[in-house]
Amino acid sequence: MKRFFTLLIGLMLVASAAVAQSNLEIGVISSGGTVDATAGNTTLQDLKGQSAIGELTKDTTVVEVGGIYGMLEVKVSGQITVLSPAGGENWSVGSVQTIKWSAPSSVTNVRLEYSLDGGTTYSNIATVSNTGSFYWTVPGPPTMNARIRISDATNPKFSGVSNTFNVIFTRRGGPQIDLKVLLEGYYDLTRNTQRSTAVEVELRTGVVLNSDGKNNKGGTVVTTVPFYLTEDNNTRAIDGVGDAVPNGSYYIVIKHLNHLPIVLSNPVDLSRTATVIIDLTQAPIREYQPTGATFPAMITRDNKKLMRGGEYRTDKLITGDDWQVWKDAYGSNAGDANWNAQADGNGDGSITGDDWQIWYDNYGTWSYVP
Ligand SMILES: [Ca+2]
Ligand SMILES: [Ca+2]
Repeated sequence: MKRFFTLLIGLMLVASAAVAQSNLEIGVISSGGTVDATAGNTTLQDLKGQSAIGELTKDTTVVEVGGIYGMLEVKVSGQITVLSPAGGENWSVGSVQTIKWSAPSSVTNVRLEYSLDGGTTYSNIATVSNTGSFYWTVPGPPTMNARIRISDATNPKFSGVSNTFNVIFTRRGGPQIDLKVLLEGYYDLTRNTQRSTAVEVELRTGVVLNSDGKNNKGGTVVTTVPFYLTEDNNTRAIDGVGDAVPNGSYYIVIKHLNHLPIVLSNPVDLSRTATVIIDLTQAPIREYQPTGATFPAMITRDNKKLMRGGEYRTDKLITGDDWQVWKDAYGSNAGDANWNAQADGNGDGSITGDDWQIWYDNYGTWSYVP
């Protein structure tokens, strides 16, 4: 003979509107009969393992625990919600921002975390009292895909996640450049995203570039500025070049750790107040290459232009020397004794055959930057 009873369930929901069953956690407030599964908190999944249980799709559901059926009343006792960032903000690297949240008063401490990859991975910020706010110094690298997660420190299944916001590099003064460039290996053709990385932008004067490639001159480097490329679909970086840079026309050279550098065919006028857009992801060709060059300065894949990779020993040539650098680091991961970041052609933290392939595809090419 089965008895019926009523369970009052205290339930917390994660902030997401679509609540997966595995995200629910049930704590029984009171009970009748002998329902030992209610001691302390137990996940629905655990409860399910001990007995037959109905799908928790509405406010009440029939459950059976220990051969006893009962009506499960679900009551939402609270949830953790990230109030700031709300999503879409531009927070500069190194700036101090206020993270705000709401959480039930039953939560004593909360754990704050941030993600720079849209929520795939999180890094710890701090575990603090549930006061509702925290001053956070924003770390880098810049990304268009940052999130904040806040969870109950003692029960991290209760958590809230912010919408995505932007972490941007603090702009320097002076002329502004909006740079859009793709790097072979770092750029994912399928997903149209690029691993976050930095390139160096050189401003040069006195450069001479002849159509036949003869008697070229590299000129003088006025300044070198790091530009951070973000992982968003636009893979662009926007930055100023510094107050010390006088207005004028400059040749632009773009360098990366393990890619062949490129130089623009014509100087760029940085006298204007408006941001100068340099888009090197597709035609028309803006990078320099002499008439009759045996290969284009940038490689093209799926109608996207990419800086050539495989430059593992920096000499503007892709040769056997670069292969040797790759070979010496082959099989290593970031942190290993023979790890060499320069040999990591796709920036994924491992030296593998993929990095060899990038070198192989560009073997015999060189840079036209004088
Ligand atoms: Ca080389
Ligand atoms: Ca790699």
